[in-house]
Amino acid sequence: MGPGPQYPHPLVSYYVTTPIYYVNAEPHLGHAYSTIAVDILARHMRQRGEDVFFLTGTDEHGEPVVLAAEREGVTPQELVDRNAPRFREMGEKVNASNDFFIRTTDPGHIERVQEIVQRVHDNGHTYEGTYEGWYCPRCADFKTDSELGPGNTCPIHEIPLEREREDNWFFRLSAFQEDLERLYEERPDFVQPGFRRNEALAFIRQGLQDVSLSRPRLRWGVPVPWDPDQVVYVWFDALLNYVTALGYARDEDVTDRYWPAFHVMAKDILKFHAIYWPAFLMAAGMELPKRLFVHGYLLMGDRKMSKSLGNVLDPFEVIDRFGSDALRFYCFREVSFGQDGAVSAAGFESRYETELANDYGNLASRTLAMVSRYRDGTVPDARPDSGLAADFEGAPARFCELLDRNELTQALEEAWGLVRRLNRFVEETRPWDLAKEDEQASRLDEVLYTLVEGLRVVTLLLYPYLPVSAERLLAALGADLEPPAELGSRGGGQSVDRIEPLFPKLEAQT
Ligand code: ME8
Repeated sequence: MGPGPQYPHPLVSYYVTTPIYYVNAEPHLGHAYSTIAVDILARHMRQRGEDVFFLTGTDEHGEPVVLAAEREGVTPQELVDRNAPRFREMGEKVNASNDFFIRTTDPGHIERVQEIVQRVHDNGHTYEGTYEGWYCPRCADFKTDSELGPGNTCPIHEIPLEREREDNWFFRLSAFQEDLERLYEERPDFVQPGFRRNEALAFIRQGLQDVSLSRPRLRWGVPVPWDPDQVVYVWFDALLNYVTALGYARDEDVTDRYWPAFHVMAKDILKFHAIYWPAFLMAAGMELPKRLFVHGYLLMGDRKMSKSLGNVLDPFEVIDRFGSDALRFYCFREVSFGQDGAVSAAGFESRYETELANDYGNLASRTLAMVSRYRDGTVPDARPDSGLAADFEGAPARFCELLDRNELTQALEEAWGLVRRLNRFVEETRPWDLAKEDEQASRLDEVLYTLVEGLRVVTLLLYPYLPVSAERLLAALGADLEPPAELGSRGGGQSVDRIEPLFPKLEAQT
């Protein structure tokens, strides 16, 4: 055996993706939600030492872009160059730690889409035909009769659909019916949660029809290599981003290191990810994704929040006022990840005040203040309180298991239970009374050590949700960011710093 690489890659890699967002709309909280979810997972896995690659980006081809550009009197390229940075900025605003931002107009993407589509063609999975049916330009989707809303409308966008007839290339999706059924049987966790898996499987069992692989007349897209009068249907172009990015995001091709991916998206695009995508990868002879997680919609009132329905809560405004951590926390605390759920300004403010400012922020401030006042800013070297230690035991492992199953809301609840437990501990032990009696000095050492250590342990868990605050607090506790750890795994002796409130009270804000 020759010498191995100097820095061998860890055996486990964790490649996680968001959908790539359409650039013809403004970024809104719904997009931020998926990006934050993936960021939480990516940060947590990095914290555990995994080799993570987190991808997000923009979907820039297709008819809606051409139509929007025409309306605004600019070229499609000008439109996408103007709008893509807004999505990049949204990611930065929510503090996303993505390793790459893909744009489907990148030459590196276009080249690789052509290679893979050519392979599918060479493997005999395409044919020329005439498509006749209903087309929703906003979904960029050809609807089957069973998918139509009343009066031949799009059930998602609630607009009347046009009947299209065009000659294009087809992908033999129907030929993959049995392979897909087998995939779903052999890998029951391929799509999570289970009820989404059942939906996808029911769609497959209903019988699959072939789908368009290309569109004529449209100049804005990736030219079909063997028929340049056509462009690749925007959904195949878009789905392929998950593979193409790994080919050119780094100086070297990192596909072998990271593929297959774990994809996160909302239920609106389940069909494309759970059916078209694995079939297309099979047709190209490529390894299938590890898993898909399909989350629900954030609702304002009772409808899905979206640009076209005009009831958008601006994540940028919330972040300017309260910081990105507060938004990240709220989204996963308020709505059970996987389900639909309503968000509101009132709900946000109430959780900010009671949970972030009081439960957590206040606990941190009090703990730092007491160590500073009673022990001159040095964490006593003591043993943890046995009652509290018993309540903390096993929590970090349970938290990690929940995140392994993508239970973002339950994992957060597990951590929040510890925050509440620490607050009760303060009320039960009353360190301010212990400080008045000299004979209680060693009990006070124990209590203060336990509080600092409990705060450190819970902050390590909360880090992926509240990265800015967690890093500030860990620094103030003289602690490092490290993998989730059990209570008592660090001794005392460090100096702590007092800090400004992590989450200033609402009335204290201007
Ligand atoms: O569908 N609640 O792009 P898109 C939760 N370009 N998530 C929401 C949401 C809401 N109210 N609104 C949007 C596309 N999302 C394609 C994807 S991928 C190869 C191509 C999130 O801009 C959610 O992740 O319409 C949803 O699936 C995605 O944005 C749709 O983004």
